[in-house]
Amino acid sequence: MKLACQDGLVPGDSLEEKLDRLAAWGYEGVEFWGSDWLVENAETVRQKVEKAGLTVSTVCAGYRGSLLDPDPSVRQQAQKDIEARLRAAGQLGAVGLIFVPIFGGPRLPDLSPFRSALQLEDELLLLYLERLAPVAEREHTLLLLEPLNRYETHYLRRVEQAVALCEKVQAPGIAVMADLFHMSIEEASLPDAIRAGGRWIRHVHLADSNRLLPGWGHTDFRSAFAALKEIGFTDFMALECGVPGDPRETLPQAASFLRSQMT
Ligand code: LER
Ligand code: MN
Repeated sequence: MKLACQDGLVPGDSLEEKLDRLAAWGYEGVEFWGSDWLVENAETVRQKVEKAGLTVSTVCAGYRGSLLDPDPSVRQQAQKDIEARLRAAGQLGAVGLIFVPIFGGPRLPDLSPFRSALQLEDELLLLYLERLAPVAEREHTLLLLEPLNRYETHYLRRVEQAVALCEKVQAPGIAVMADLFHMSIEEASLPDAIRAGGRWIRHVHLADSNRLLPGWGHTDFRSAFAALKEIGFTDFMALECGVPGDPRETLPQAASFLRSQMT
């Protein structure tokens, strides 16, 4: 289990300064937002990350459009952007690209009794996942399905639902990421959900129950980490949370706190 942090949480006037700080504060990886800038500068960014002694853990979303929109041009935009970010993730040596199927409510129509909006979403998403998984595999990276909590999406909300999608696609380019904040809202038990996710889980987002830094809320990280150990998880866990206080003090503190919960 390796610790990473989203680049946007780290103070610094340059990318080099941010990366040097992360390394000095006890982090092994960095997660980048999937901006156009990152896509266009993947090779340079990789060199800077390596120079700091870090690894790019993941690329987080950043694509425009939506694969589950009724407008074909909106779907095409999403497919094109996701493919470009998968290429960038491969160039960066990242484990994968984090992908949320849809934010908010459904955009497809309810065609009951033929198909409900949810059934249409399931079928359409499966079709796109079958197209995107081989792209991820070709780029030596993963498309990481991220379930969100009920206030952010109506669709993919629990780890077992993401696993079910992966099992249907059955391709090496697809996997699941587990965000402990969303899970603390949607799952009955963090360790049980992690055990059910098993080998499909290839990335983790870390935030406490209040979406602040781990250690600032009441999430039981120790039992979640014990379950991650049980499933043989060796990938990155990246901070995605609010940073209270002075990050120059609280980000190193969070790394120490998290390591204390791993033993
Ligand atoms: C959104 O709440 C989230 O957790 C992100 O990782 C999705 O881009
Ligand atoms: Mn997340």
